[in-house]
Amino acid sequence: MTTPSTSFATSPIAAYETNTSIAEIAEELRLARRVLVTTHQKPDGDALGSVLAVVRACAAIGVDARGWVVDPCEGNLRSFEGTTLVRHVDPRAVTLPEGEFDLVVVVDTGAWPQLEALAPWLRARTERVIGLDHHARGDAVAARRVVDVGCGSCTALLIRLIDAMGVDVRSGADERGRCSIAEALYMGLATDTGWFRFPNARAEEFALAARLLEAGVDKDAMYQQIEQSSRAARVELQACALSSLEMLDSGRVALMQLRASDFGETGAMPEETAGIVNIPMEIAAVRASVLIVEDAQAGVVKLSFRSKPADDSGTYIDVNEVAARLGGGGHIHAAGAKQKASLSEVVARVRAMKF
Ligand SMILES: [Mn+2]
Repeated sequence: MTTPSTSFATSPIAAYETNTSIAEIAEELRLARRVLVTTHQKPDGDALGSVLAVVRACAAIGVDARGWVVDPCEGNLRSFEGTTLVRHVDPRAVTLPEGEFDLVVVVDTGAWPQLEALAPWLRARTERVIGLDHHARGDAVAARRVVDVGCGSCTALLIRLIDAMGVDVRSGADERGRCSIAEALYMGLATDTGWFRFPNARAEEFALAARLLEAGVDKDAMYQQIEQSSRAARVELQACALSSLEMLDSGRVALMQLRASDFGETGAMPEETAGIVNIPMEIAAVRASVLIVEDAQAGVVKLSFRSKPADDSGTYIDVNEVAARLGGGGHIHAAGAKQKASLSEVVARVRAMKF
């Protein structure tokens, strides 16, 4: 038997709670001179959008801030960075931020396993680390944090910070009206809610979306840029995943796998797996979907879990709990895990699980 490479279970869940206020954090940022903003490795739209929003908000009040992001990060997302200062770091050759920072803001995660590359650097300055997150599980990464699992995206939490800082969401826009704080917030909100289709898109999320659109966000251009600008290789990778589709638990759970060779044959990049796990959710009987990806370079196998909201009988699969059994975590309807084992071992493990 192999053990999970990382575990959220080592830290008590109860400790991962809000222990300061948005107003306090806004005040700390106002008083800071140099701020570093970072997020989980392999940032998605919400992670990068959150970094961009905080960096731009700091810039709007004259605070020197920069983003620090461990790749891979999809180019479609990166195109929204504009001239905002974000350093992208290779996960295999991590360089540490240079110089000192009064504050380090960690957004969209609070879990050590997702911050591996920067962990020693962060641990050496815990007192200066601030966390802003909407995940249920996390560790003592930040001395002061605000965690709100009721937010559909981390950017839906950040709007409160931007307002408390007294910053206009239109700040940062270029002459074409692009690259504003509003655009960064919308990127996080739209992508984390599956373009407002997932259960976490509630009245508050739509209200925030309306406010951001009124502030000038071009939602159609963003949708096209993020969702309709794929390379053919990505669609070929989807075909590989679909050809591996199998049903577990009398068709309630869909399982797909991607071998390292699938990436070699299609020429697809690791980050091009995004969204593939959702495809089997189109099947009526499917209540949850699992995608298992072999990452030969990192020597790990990565799992993504998705589930549908409660059905007519009120039942649903809590994939946060399922992922936790494999040392991972996330949300009730979207979670992930990592295993140091072979692809076939992990597939066998998932086939044997109770959902
Ligand atoms: Mn998020």
